[in-house]
Amino acid sequence: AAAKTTTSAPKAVKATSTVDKAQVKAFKEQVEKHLRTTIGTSPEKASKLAWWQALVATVNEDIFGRLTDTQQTHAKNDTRAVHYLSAEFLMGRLTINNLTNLEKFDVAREALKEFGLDINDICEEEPDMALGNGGLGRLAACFMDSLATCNYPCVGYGIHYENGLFRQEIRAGKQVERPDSWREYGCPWEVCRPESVQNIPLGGYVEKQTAPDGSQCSVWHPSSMIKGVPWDIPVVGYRGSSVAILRLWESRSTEQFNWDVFNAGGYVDAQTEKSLAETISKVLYPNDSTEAGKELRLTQQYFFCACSLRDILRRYKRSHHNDFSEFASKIAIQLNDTHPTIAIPELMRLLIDEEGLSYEQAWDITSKSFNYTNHTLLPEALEKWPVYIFEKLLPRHLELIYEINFRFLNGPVEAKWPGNNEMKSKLSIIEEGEVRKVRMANLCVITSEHVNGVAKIHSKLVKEDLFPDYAQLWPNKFCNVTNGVTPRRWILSCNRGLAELYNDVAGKDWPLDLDKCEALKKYADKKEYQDRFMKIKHDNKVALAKTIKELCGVEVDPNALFDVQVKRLHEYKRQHLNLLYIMSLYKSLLEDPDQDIVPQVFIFGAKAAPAYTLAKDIIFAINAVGEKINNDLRIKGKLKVVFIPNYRVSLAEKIIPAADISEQISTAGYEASGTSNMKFSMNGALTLGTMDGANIEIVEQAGIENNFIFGLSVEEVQKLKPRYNPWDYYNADHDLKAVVDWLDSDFFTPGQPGALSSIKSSLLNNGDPFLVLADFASYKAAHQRAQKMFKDKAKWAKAAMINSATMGIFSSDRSIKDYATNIWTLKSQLIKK
Ligand code: GFP
Ligand code: GFP
Repeated sequence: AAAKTTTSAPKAVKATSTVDKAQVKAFKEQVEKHLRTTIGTSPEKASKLAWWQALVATVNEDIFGRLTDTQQTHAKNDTRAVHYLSAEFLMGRLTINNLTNLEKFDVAREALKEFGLDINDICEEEPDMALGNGGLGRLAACFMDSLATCNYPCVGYGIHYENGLFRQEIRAGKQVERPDSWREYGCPWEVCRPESVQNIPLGGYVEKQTAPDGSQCSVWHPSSMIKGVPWDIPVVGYRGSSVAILRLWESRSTEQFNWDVFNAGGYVDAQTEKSLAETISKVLYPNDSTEAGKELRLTQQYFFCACSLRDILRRYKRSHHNDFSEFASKIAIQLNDTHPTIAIPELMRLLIDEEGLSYEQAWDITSKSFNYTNHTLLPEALEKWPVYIFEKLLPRHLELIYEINFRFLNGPVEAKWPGNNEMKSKLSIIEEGEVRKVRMANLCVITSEHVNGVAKIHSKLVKEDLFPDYAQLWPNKFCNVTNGVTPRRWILSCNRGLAELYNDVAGKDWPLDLDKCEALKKYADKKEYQDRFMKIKHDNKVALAKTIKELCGVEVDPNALFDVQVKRLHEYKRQHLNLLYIMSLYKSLLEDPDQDIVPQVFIFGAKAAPAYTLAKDIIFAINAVGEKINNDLRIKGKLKVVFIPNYRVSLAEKIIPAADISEQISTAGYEASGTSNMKFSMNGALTLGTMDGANIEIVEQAGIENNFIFGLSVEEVQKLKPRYNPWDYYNADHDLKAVVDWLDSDFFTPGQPGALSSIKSSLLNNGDPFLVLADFASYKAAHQRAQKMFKDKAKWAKAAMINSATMGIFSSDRSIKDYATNIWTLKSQLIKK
């Protein structure tokens, strides 16, 4: 509905944007040229895929010039650069984002319209680049966008997985994993760089030799070599500022490849030498399934780190030759979690064995170059690799790890705690036991200049609970950088209605300075702005309802409250708490179908690690309960439950702008930060969540009264945990008991009694490790508060607007500037054309 415009305030009505006709014409000609000369077809015959490819070729014309300018500027200035090592980059689709960052989206849309094409429809042809599992990988992608936008010299390094995270299908309510072949027909964004191929040694043995001066040295005789082929993905900064490089390594065989190294693992039985080498970059490992393919996973980590370090050294030596004195002042290396830890002994090895530096010189450089970000406190995610695997694959690296450890224990540890062997075994990189293991996180902490957590509360726990003794040794090593997300993708590209509203109230620079969005706050009480804000939300809900109909076959009403939980499936994230609440709501509706409740749609999206049975059972339970509820005429459509299959970045872009409520319900102390919580708030959803991770900082900004906070705090969880008995809660709460018992019946799974029992059993017999039952009552009460507020349209609109307007600090530009200033000491560079 169009509202009246006042003279003092900017327009609350939708502005019609004008697009330059000449630009549209030129763009159209370029697309047609590429369709004919790059793709080899014609407008009459082209498939949607061909149109998309021609569109990408057109966009690339803009990108490569800027890439060269960026690289030349950085090379010329020769200032410090950051090298972001990450086993995961969850880039998603690039077309709309790149067009947006080049400020060409409107032009492209109009140009395609003249061919009778809808740009969104054409861009659906692009497969998601799903080279990651979840938050950690998506964070790396947001960081690349911010590094490019803020003009910091940088390179992202990772693995060119042939198959990204599996494609999830839901069959009879259950998750089925299918391979994700994201580049089956080629990826038009990437460029192969054969001139920068690396050869990486592996396996074999170490020989001790005596040098002419009598000193001992080690010579590694590897048993095989793997070829690393780099693929570059340009990352376009906003307004085309700079174009950064994401360099991903693909493994190939060299003639020397010795397949015995891998055969023992039994991953691939009778395959050729070639396919064995290629196995290394074949698949992304879904985390949590820790036992699977240990050897191969460590090989993957080593492979991409070794390739990346050689690439870094090559670039450094181009300007500094064999003088390594400036290495640490030019090179910062960020370890995104422990996956790239092996880069530490690899840099030591390269400097000592190949460049001829002394151990002391190499350590001085290494310990000034590396920094480590911790993303989780969960013990199963803190990597430990058996020593025997190192002996087999990386014998020289193991030797260096022992040396680092020896010097650490007999140096700083002995000095601080003389004669204290208990402390030594606690802090040692090596864990003794039946199977001796290398603790990768310890190696990171010992080596790195800075160790950071990803939200205030998490960083505090990293320092005080995870590494308290290291913190005593080096209190200043530990710091915090709260995560952030890029507003270019997570508002500007995915929520055009909201972006226009911000253009009107905050000017057009808000995507570069998200604090500017605070301008909306002063209109949060004004009806015309509330109406416009909620109309944008409604339009997004209509669009999502259409997607849900297509993907799930379920009809949902855009006027209902959209309550969303999308994230990896894990017990600590507590999708099953959400499920228990839905069951309780359904039960109460069956008891009183006429009660006056707000119609609600519960929306889920989640992948479960293939080996994580309980997580898969929870997916099945959500689908089974949904099936029953969605088809129960007695409740008159007041409640719907949908599980959208194959959750990924491109779906998140459709789901998040349409959410009313953002479910962030992890057990306090377990979610390091969360990043979807930020995206939801930016797009005007209210958080229903625990005081965990970045939720705490979100409500600090947006106000606790504008969100629905529930449950035990971190301190309360820590206090309760040792004496927690889920049966107490089960026995004391009739409603909770009824829904938990319901899981044991065949009500939701006709003919299959017990099909959902594993969930009940985890909650009672297995001790409910994530305190679901303890938080149930408080969770239910939070939902009741949310329902009540949703009935008051003005109050809700105001709260939603305040949430959206106050998320400035969660721009990943702020995170990257924090890293640049406090950790990397990097300077932003003006790119010369
Ligand atoms: C990289 C590639 C080169 C390419 C430039 C420009 O350079 O092949 O020409 O990027 O995009 F390797 P360096 O990694 O050598 O800096
Ligand atoms: C992990 C943590 C999250 C955190 C991200 C990014 O996510 O709390 O927000 O890393 O720091 F669990 P996942 O990769 O486990 O999804």
